[in-house]
Amino acid sequence: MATHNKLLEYLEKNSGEYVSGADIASDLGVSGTAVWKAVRKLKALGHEIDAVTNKGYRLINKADLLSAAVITDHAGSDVTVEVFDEVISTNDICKDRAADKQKEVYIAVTDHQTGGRGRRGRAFYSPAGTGLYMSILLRPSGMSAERSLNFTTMAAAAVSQAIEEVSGKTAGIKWVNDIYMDGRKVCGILTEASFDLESGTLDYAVVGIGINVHTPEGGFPEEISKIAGAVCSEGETIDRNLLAGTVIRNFMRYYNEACSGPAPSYSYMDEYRKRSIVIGRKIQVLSAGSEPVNAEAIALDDSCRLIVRYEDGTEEALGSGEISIRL
Ligand code: BT5
Repeated sequence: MATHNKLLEYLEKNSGEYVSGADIASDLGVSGTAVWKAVRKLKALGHEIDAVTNKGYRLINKADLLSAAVITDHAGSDVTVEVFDEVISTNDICKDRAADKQKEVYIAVTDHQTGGRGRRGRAFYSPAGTGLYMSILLRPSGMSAERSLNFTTMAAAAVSQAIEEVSGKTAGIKWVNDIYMDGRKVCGILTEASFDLESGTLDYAVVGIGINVHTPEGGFPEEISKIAGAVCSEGETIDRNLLAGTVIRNFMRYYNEACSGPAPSYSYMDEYRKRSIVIGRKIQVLSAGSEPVNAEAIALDDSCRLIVRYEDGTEEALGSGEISIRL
């Protein structure tokens, strides 16, 4: 971790107290000049640090900035994280990396997307300063296409767990790819993949995750104002770096499990089921080009397919697609 990030953590731990430059240097094992340079760097990044002669340094206000080093530290996995101020879509960044034959797990994180997208060409609103938008590029060797279909639901379990760990609140999953809190969508997930048709295996997958951390000033745009919500209520705050790192840590645990051995146990399914907000509910199954069909959501099988029962009594296991909950 870079010295300025170490210093930021150190000052946070001593919140409210002044710490002398000499104590910081000795505790962090760096020179006095390195401490001074790190303070200058933190201030340039927008953190408010008070410096008083003969007393030392004190963190007054920590800027909510995304940092690749801090995210990697929290993630605790062997992954490459890159942070961008603004991109069109983090899924596109990962697809470019895939074309460059990036081998290891690569994660693009940004504060702002100008062309964030959802499924079926829909837009995902991704304004600056209030959300967390990230994509994970995966290139497991020889993974069957079928097994890779679980990445979206794995991410839903990983994100909802991470939100709960970091915010202390409850998050629910609306099959298949949405996270809800207090009846509002706070996160959407979009997985895009490329398959090798000859071998029937996955070439690469990009798992894109968009989380509304705060409500933007002035609220969400009219067209999603009744749907969208945020993890934090007004006046609350959480550390976006910690949230990103925790999402990655949880996801990588499930991913590594799915990559190892022929018959994964998919332990994430317990977490997914526990948070499902659709089981036992009356729903409508939505298919492009046809009328919505009334059904009841019965269960989730071990491949995370939604078992639905239609009004005529017939049952179907849905592997993907969309549903709406009937109120
Ligand atoms: C999704 O699609 O919800 C998947 C969203 C994935 C976004 C991530 S961000 C990082 C990565 N880069 C990308 O470009 N995308 C991924 P879907 O289930 O199709 O839902 C889209 C619908 O959600 C829209 O039609 C709106 O109704 C609603 N919506 C749009 N923006 C939203 C927001 N910020 N919060 C909540 N709902 C939103």
